Amino acid sequence: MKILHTRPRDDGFHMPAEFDRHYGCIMIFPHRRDSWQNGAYAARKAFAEIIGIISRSEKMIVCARYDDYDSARFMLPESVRVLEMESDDSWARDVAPTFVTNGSEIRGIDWGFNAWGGLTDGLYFPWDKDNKMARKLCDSMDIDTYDKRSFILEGGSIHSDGEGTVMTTEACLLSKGRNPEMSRDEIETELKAYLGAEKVLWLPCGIYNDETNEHVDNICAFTSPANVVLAWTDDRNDPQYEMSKRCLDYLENAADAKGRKITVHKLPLPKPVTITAEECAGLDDMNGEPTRTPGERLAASYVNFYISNGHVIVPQFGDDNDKHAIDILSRLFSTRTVTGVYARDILIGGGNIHCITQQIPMADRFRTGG
Ligand code: KQY
Repeated sequence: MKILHTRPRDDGFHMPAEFDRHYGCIMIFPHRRDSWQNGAYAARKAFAEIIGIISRSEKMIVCARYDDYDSARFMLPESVRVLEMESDDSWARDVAPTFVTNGSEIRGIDWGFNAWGGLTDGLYFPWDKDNKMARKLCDSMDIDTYDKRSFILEGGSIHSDGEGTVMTTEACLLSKGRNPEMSRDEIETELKAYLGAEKVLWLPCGIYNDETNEHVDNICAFTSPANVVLAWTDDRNDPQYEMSKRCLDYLENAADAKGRKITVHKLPLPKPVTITAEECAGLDDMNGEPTRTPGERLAASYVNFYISNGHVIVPQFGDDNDKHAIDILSRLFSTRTVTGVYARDILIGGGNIHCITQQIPMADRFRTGG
């Protein structure tokens, strides 16, 4: 593996779209006792269900700590590659490399990771094991890696249409805990150079009470070029209404890198989901994560889905809108089977299915087995 100090766009690389056919997916076996209730017992079952579905149509790599290796190996299908690797938590989208492609070769980007805000408003300390994962994963796959640890960024804070447009939120990328010494223009310049993009769409905000400073992957996602789904509520008394409306207004007046108008498909939110006293009691206090309080609203959204080659896996919350979300996504992803997975046990950790998965794009060496 080479550690590169050039920039992907200058080398002819860009971030592909998630709806493109790809090679595989990376996940991390959950273990953190202040993220996942009851020692991650229920979370492991939910992760295993998701891994089972993804592994039907693409290669699956699951990282597990030394202590968890046997449990992961036992719970997961034989076709899944379990890789021993230390981690602080289990958010592969944010700590695995962002992959870029030139159409035949892939490379990883090793961003700096500071647990969503470092000492300003980060969610745990220390985070050094997570920060090393992107490079280790590239090493394990013999993929060359761009060193960009000087720039704080999580994969859940960016989406790409693969055709020159990248989407993010101001709330997250301009937050004080990321790159406070940089202006918005400077941040945009880095995104374009590293993601091979020509245009950055800056949505104002994300989902109410999202502890990532409102990652884009919970509020909006590309479903095909020039088409997005936007998390939506019609309840004007919900603080989310204004947030979703501001994003809608922005998107309806925006064009993508190719000058196309963006079609917004509203994806209804579940009714507000709050954590129970029993669930709070199941979370260990490790002097790490901020403690959750009973009744606290969790950032539930159906936008946080994963697109595998064969399926779109959508979180379900036991809400009347669960089926509605599946129906809308089935119309938008007509060549894939849209499958719901009950995901409350993942939501308690602070994210959902998109946050725990990172796609690996296709490369010639994977096609030929090299
Ligand atoms: O990408 C995410 N949504 C991860 C959130 C992590 C929260 C840690 N409790």
